[in-house]
Amino acid sequence: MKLTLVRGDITEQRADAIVNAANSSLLGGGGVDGAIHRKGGPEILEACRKLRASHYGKGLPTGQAVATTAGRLPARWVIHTVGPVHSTSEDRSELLASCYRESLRVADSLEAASVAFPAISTGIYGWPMDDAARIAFEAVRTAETNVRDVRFVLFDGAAYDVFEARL
Ligand code: AR6
Repeated sequence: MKLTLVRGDITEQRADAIVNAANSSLLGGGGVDGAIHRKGGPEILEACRKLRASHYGKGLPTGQAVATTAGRLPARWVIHTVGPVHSTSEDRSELLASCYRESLRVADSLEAASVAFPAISTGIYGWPMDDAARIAFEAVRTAETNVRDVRFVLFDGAAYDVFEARL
């Protein structure tokens, strides 16, 4: 597996799949979720609504992942995963690791060879960047997957530097 760090906007990635740091409603939000729905167009939200109706009436549980079309984005699929909100009173690392593993498992089911991840949970959900990078690398490196090209797309220079130092 080739691991690459990219500084930029994940909505511009040409990969088989890009991962969305969603929330359990699957109905969109701010941050990377907002950008993906805005640029990908209404087809993604439509697919999310159908998934809610068919499988996730109570919401997609934290740590799980599910795929939809990528609409107008250059990727083929969006894999939506729900990261944990960071907590200082409880260790939720396993749930964050699960987001990466489950996303790769969904990618395998799509026969996706390239997957781009954002730094899940490090924005609105408050996870410290360095710890998030450690968990992300560990989860991806130990995953049993056929995905050959894994990219971490970091939105700003500070996040990129933290991931680079950790790598
Ligand atoms: N490309 C790559 N990374 C981005 C982009 C982008 N276009 N935009 C933001 N980031 P966040 P979370 C970075 O808040 O913490 C939403 O409302 C951002 O700088 O998007 O998992 C959902 O609906 C940060 O480092 O996701 C949920 O309610 C990282 O992506 C909630 O936010 C993740 O930040 C999820 O919170």
